[in-house]
Amino acid sequence: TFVPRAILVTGGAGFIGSNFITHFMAANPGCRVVNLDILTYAGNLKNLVGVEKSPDYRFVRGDICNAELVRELLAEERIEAVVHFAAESHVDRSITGPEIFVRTNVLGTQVLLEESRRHREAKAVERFRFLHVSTDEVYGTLGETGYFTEETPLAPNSPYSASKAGSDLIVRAYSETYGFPALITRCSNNYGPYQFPEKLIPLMIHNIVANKPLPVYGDGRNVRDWLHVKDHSSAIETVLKGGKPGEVFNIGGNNEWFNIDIVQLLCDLLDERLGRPKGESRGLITFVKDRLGHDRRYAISAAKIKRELGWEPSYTFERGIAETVDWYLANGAWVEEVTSGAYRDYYEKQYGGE
Ligand code: NAD
Ligand code: TDX
Repeated sequence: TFVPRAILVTGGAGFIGSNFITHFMAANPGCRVVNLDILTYAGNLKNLVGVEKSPDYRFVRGDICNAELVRELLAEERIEAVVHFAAESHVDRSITGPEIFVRTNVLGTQVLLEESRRHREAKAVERFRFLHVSTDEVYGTLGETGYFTEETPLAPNSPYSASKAGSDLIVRAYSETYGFPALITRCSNNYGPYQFPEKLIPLMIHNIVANKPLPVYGDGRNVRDWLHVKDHSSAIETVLKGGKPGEVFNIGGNNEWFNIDIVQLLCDLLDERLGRPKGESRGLITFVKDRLGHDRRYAISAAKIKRELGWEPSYTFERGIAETVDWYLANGAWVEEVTSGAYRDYYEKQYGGE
């Protein structure tokens, strides 16, 4: 197995990146972790309480598109692995403003790859790996049956997923052309603590608590396959250490839900927690105009990572969602902080002011 002595994590102040750093540092004491993040609306250093004081941890505020900065960090910290999360990640934002998605997700990935390739070829370190964190959305949409496997052709439908597919293909090209040791993971929808409340689960929790309408797109019968962020983190660690460079690994937990069922479940859990009469919060559900190009169903086959690397999720959805609801209830100050200012402007544009 590959056990790096120093890793560069990009986007480590975001939802999954910060969960990954917390998980990875606990499991790999002594490994240096450098977090490069520009701190967009989605990045928040408060997601990293608990690791920020460790002597093994360093935060650098900067842009993955800045080749010089990336070059310096790789050399100075003798980086042996890059774990690349940094991205624009929200589909609705990509529909109203696609340009930044291409810049960050496609160009940013290429800059990281190029600097990493030079770093490795200069023999600055003895060993090197690049893990690119991607998404099942690159495969497009499914009908009522079937699963995405690693062989499913890429057919992205939103500017977000197209930019992620573009980045996956550049990673592939670096592997094929330069023999560059890159791995790609494609995970299903994540949920858990520190997820920005523009995404379905935290948005609904936030609105239920605030007694605001719950905007369900279209008929609410789109299907997503949900995985706890801690399980995603453990899967990434497993692939980084044991995956064969050049390969793709799907990550998922066999946990498909209709959106409307998730929203109703959250309503019922919160009625209980908030002492509301049973069924009250469901009254907030409001069907709104569908998302443009809305993918109907995602479902991932994670057979390969289980078979080849022995990884399996540890959370049941029942436990994960209950813990997540409790986390948001206990962390109102975090939610308040990330939803003030720029987020309010976004929310009004997306759902109309009220
Ligand atoms: P997020 O939006 O919460 O976090 C993204 C982070 O990247 C933020 O901290 C942001 O500041 C940083 N960033 C953005 N542009 C940057 C730049 N130019 N330079 C440096 N940092 C920059 O996203 P997330 O939900 O944590 O997703 C992380 C990764 O995982 C993304 O690549 C996403 O495509 C992928 N992914 C997400 C999910 C999901 O359900 N959220 C599922 C599968 C894959
Ligand atoms: O207000 C809403 N109402 C609603 O019905 C929102 C925000 C979402 N939805 C629906 C759209 C989707 O069918 O819920 C589903 C989930 O939506 P998102 O949370 O926006 O996630 P999704 O579009 O599925 O993409 C996510 O999973 C894959 C992440 O945002 C991506 O970064 C990841 O790659």
